[in-house]
Amino acid sequence: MSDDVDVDAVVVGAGFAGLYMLHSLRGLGLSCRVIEAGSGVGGTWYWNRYPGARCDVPSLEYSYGFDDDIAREWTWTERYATQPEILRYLEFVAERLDLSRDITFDTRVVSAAVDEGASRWVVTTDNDEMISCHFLIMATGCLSAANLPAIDGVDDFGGPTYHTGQWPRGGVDFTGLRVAVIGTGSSAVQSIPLIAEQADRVIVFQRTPAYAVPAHNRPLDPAEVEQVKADYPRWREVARNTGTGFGGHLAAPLVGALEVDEEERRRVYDERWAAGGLAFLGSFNDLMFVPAANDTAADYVREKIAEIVDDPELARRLSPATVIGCKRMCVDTGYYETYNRENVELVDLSGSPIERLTATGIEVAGTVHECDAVVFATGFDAMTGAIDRIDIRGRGGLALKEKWAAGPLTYLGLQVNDFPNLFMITGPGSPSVLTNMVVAIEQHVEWIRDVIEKMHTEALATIEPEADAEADWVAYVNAVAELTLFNGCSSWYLGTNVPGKPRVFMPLPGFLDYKQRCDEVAAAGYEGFVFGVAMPAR
Ligand code: NA7
Repeated sequence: MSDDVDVDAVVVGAGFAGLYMLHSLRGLGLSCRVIEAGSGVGGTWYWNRYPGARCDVPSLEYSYGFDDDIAREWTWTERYATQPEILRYLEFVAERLDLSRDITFDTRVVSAAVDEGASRWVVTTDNDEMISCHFLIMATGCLSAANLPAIDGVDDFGGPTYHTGQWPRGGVDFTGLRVAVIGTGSSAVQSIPLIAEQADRVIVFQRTPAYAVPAHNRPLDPAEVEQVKADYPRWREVARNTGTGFGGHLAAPLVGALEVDEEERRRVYDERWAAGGLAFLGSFNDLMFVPAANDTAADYVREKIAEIVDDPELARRLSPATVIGCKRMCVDTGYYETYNRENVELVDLSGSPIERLTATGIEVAGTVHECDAVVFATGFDAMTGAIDRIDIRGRGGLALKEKWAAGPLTYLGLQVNDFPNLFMITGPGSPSVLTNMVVAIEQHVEWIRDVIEKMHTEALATIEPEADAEADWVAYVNAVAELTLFNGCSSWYLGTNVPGKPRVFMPLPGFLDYKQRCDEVAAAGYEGFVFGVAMPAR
């Protein structure tokens, strides 16, 4: 072990959340170490380098609002930014705020244990370093632990295999190859059109079809960018006061899909389809609450698929039957059109799953589909995966993973009872992935910063939620989810994409209500939290 290091805070992860947390803690005059597994900053935008990787939130909104200079100095070039552009943005922010000197790269946190006597955490890394800290802040991301399904024969396959979330830094050249893509979520929907342009053949293995709405991506007009920048503070403020943290410039729907006639409904869907993007689900205010309303949006997209895909049987197989929006919708560029290409084939797994990988291909229902490379676009152990992969021990040696065996338990998605001074940024039980992540991250970072500042000012050693507050919060999150249609299909929101993971809806719908609740809790002296007195020994 190297010499012990002693800091005020350890932050795990150097993506959007970790970078802003570091900057905020520095602003309080605290010492902080960020531990990052990648060789650079960026988090999800460091790892997801697959072809076509883009954010599904418009770039002008998917950027920090906390620093006016950064907002002024950075200029986005496309409506939906590519992964390289977002990574450059985060590198620019890190450089601009001189963040990297407090970040340890190429290093993973393997364990963290609370030292109750000292009210400190002892963090251990895979470089055998031990760091003692007062606060431990998980900025580990909601979609960062790759889900690699346990399919027989993976090691028998003779060619290369890739996971979209662990894409090689130098890229991959598929020219002349037969490429199998497993999965049809967002990563597959974004990458398949580009892989199909390059590869000799693409074979898509689809377990559940996805709903995709067109991105209508385009270069941003510099005049438009300047106009938005000039109005940024108001734009951001509006976005922060919506249910999703974005779309602040779009009028919120005031009516339900069933409250208007067929003609008006179609007009609205046509308008939103033409505008493109996730705002399609905001066409009406009841789409995620009323099954018959949801059916109208689902029918509309299925009609579009039938219009785009030439082969009616293929269009039928690509058409989802589930509730639209209960899995995260995809935003695509030419996804359905790609199936009109001669070199793209769909293998439907709904009746029979992949049996195994052989030396030369993928076997389904006794047929081996020959291929040269396999892309696992199989998603992530979302929300809890990255936290669970660290051995986190709270009071009495309690393992967080054990505490969460039946599903994550948190208060406000920020803290866990028996784990004092452990914070999660966009943790389970908070709106997180149902929002514009940057807005949700900023709200969490600022809330955590404020409570840490209070603790320093008032010489408080620990903060931890009361067991009752946590239980009530978990019940509340479940009750809110029950009001929606999110339970209407299998999804990573529910953890059902990972075998053995408990089926629990992990994020909380409704950013604005949530933000107000966090503010009320703080204003009421951090209601539901218990503070321990006296600063820890240093
Ligand atoms: P997703 O959305 O979780 O998609 C993963 C896909 O992989 C999905 O179609 C899965 O089918 C499929 N999958 C997973 N395991 C298997 C196995 N064993 N066999 C066949 N198919 C499988 O992950 P993405 O990376 O695309 O997107 C994640 C988020 O990142 C996205 O929502 C955006 O927010 C950005 P299933 O649907 O489970 O039947």
